Amino acid sequence: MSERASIEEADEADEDGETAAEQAPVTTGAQSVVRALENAGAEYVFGVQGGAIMPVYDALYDSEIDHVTMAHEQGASHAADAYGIVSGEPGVCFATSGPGATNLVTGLADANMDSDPVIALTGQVATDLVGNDAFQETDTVGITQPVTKHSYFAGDADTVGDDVGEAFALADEGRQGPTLVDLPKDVTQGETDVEPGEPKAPDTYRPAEEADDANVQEAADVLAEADRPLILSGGGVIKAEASDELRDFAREYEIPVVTTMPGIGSFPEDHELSLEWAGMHGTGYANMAITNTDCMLAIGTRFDDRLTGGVDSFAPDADVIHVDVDPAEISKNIHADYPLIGDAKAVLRQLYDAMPAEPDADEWREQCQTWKDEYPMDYDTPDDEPLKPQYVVERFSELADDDAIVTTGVGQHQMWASQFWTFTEPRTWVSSHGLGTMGYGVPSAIGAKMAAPDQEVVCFDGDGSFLMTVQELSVAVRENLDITYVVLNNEAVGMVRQWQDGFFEGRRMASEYPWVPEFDKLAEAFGARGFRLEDYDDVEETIEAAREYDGPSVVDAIIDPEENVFPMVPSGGDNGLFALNEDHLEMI
Ligand SMILES: Cc1ncc(C[n+]2csc(CCOP(=O)(O)OP(=O)(O)O)c2C)c(N)n1
Repeated sequence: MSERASIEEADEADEDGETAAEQAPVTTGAQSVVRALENAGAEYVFGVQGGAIMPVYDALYDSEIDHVTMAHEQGASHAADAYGIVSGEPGVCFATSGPGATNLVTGLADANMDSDPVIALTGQVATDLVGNDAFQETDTVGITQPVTKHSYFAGDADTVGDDVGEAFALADEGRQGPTLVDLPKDVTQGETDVEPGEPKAPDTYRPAEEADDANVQEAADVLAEADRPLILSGGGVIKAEASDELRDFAREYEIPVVTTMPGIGSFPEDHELSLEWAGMHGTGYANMAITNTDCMLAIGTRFDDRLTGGVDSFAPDADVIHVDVDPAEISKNIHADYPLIGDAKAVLRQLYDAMPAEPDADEWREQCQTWKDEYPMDYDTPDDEPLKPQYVVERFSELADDDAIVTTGVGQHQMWASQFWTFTEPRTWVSSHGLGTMGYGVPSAIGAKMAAPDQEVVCFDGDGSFLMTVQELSVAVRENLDITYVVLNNEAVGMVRQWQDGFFEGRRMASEYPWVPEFDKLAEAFGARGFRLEDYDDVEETIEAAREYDGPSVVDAIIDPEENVFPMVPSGGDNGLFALNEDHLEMI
């Protein structure tokens, strides 16, 4: 499958089933780096070669770890990020110094915002050249420190392996996130016989497991007494592998569940207790429930402003129980009346045991159901108008495997994908939330497919987002990855066009893209299979043909360029006052 496969096949296993390469002692810093990755269980590295990182690549030549050459380092960082989301283990990316490292920065910032586990290894000029403006020198640690959990400068061949092991463990433990190790060339080329130890986070990093029992009891008592209890499940639930505990808890105590966008998949959207996801383009019923709850159990969420709207109107009547592994999140955006610091899985188990009774909430559940009936996720499909994107997503969701993974770019298509696909499993929704990175779609589908080769992978992209990282299609072709890309093509950066129409008096400046290529033909040029979709009658057939093709395919879906995303809570607005259409928007 990858470039390493042929080398692996050539490796001869000894009697213990271990390769000669695995047993060879470390002789250089670069070998120690690769050994540390092996010790950590890394399967894949996504990267791009270059002068300062060459010694590490040379050491990788002898390793069982598969390298996936990407077309651009940004693609490597997004592929590693998606690999981390889907597998739960840190995704690894490599880049050379200077432009290689700076090209990774967007992906690291993205991973940092969404707490995705990623480790980046970057080449650096030799230590005696640092500060001299040497060829391809840039201050990678300085640039990446604000957008990583930690950035390391490795200064010694004897300790570089342990630096990498520590960075790997730190990316994985507690609140996950990206780490980086900058590797000067003299360090990776330097001699050493020091074998790195097992990956280990710094002793000073001690994320809490269980929350304080007395605090848990107090929170459970409040929740059990609530008339209008609500669970808000964030991405932290998925990261902590706590989806089963969440499901058990919600079902046992019959509490309705709203998710955040990163929390999509933590609770099955087809369950009667599910209100799907809340926020700017969340469902009307989720936003009504948030606005009216009197006790919110919020787990693994940082209360991002796209979720809360204006903080004063967010859950105004609620006692807030906030479970988070990172104490820095407590009362950062929304005041926590009952903070519970700990791992979501452990704390949900504690809460389950501590609940004195099920809340008496029959009326509240009925009310939630009424909101579902009142504000359904609707759209029109008139035959005489161009194809509606919502229909394409909804039909695909019906045709796809239950555990299919969906990745996206950023824009309207991302919102339609999250609104009209029915997610039932964790780690099946892969998107760029906090940073909102256009271009995330094409490479993230590659990382997702590498992490879950047996699961169907679908990427919904916008024409603008697709063009930002389209070159990674060459990687999907080279690796023969069975991914279905659907470009919801409105010949515009549609989300911007929607905001111009709604908030800038329709002054469409630099948002219409009638110059985009024919994406089906572009796909064929890359060696992928291309399809063009324009009519309702062809939707099912085209989707099935693309799914059946064994390799990457691209469906250029020509959609209504005037279609907008609703419901919508205007930025900083009140979640209880959402617009269901353009006319509504003018009224609020
Ligand atoms: C890298 C980057 N640049 C700019 C933006 C600002 N932006 C947000 S959504 C959007 C439109 C995206 O257009 P497209 O990918 O075609 O998707 P659509 O909204 O049309 O579905 C833009 C330009 C961004 N999010 N990311």
